[in-house]
Amino acid sequence: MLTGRFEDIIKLLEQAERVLLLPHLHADGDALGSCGALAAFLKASGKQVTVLTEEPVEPKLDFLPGLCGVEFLPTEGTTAEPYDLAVAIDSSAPDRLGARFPLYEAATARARIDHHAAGTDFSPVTLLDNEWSATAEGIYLLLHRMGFDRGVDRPGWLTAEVEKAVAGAIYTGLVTDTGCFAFSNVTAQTHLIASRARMLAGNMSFVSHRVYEVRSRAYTRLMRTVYGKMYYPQPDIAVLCLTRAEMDAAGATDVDTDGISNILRDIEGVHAGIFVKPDRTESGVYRVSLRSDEYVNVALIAKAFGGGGHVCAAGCSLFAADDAALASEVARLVDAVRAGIAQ
Ligand SMILES: [Mn+2]
Repeated sequence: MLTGRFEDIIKLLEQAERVLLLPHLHADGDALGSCGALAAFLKASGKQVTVLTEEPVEPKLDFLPGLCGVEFLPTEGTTAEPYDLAVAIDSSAPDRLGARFPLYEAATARARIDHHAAGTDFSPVTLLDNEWSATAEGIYLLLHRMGFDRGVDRPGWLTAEVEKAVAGAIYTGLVTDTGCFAFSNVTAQTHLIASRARMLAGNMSFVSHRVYEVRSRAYTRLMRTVYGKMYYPQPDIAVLCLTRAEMDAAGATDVDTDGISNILRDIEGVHAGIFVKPDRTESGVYRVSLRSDEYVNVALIAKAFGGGGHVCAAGCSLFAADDAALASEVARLVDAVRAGIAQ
């Protein structure tokens, strides 16, 4: 369901001269693609646009700046002069903006464009639809209203080259958030927009290759441990707990553990995967990633453990002083998942 009105965001974008776009921290292809598309369009229309990220762009997305002709600048969260307008992109809560939240708050006007159903209403102007497969889907609908992909009716300043750049960034967002158009969030509208983007952008097969197929050496080394160590506390539940030492031995960082929880869930006969890894900095804190099929709502389980998320993909934290305490916390989580599957 759509929350907010396109007209309100368009008015803010038209009034602003200096625009700041903020993707969520650990920005993925949807957050960055949405920012890139909006930035390329606004820049062509004569605005000054800055995209500030929390961290440097991860290697698998390093093609995006070239694709859309937009720089993504990592920031420490300081600026000399407030922006006319700051837009939070694909961000469901203030903490998703990390150290850049003060920059967002300092802007004269603020908006948010998103597709997360559960979130905090932190912006005076919001454009959100939880039926968009990706925020990039909403960006297409927004820009279409502003003259994008209108054929001969497009504004004079909007060249075919800019349209190609915008379309490529939108396509990247769609590919990222839909698992290459495989997830249940894909609608007929998603395919229509992807088709339009593909028409304007040309061959985009390298995007799914870079985002989904290419794996880091560290990830590949880590897989030896993953497959060797995962276990089934119940026939339909798969669990993996990684230690910091195991991650270090593979040279793996948090980015390299992406997708591991899906590996667990995707095993034949498994209804839920539980992936536990130590927090990057805090000792005694463990990050849990839960994945499930349609048999169990892991959002409810994560919530009971102080976390949250979607029905089939959720997360929470566990707190344990030593290995024995962690084992009993994981057993408690397995019991909760077991009870969830039984329902
Ligand atoms: Mn998204």
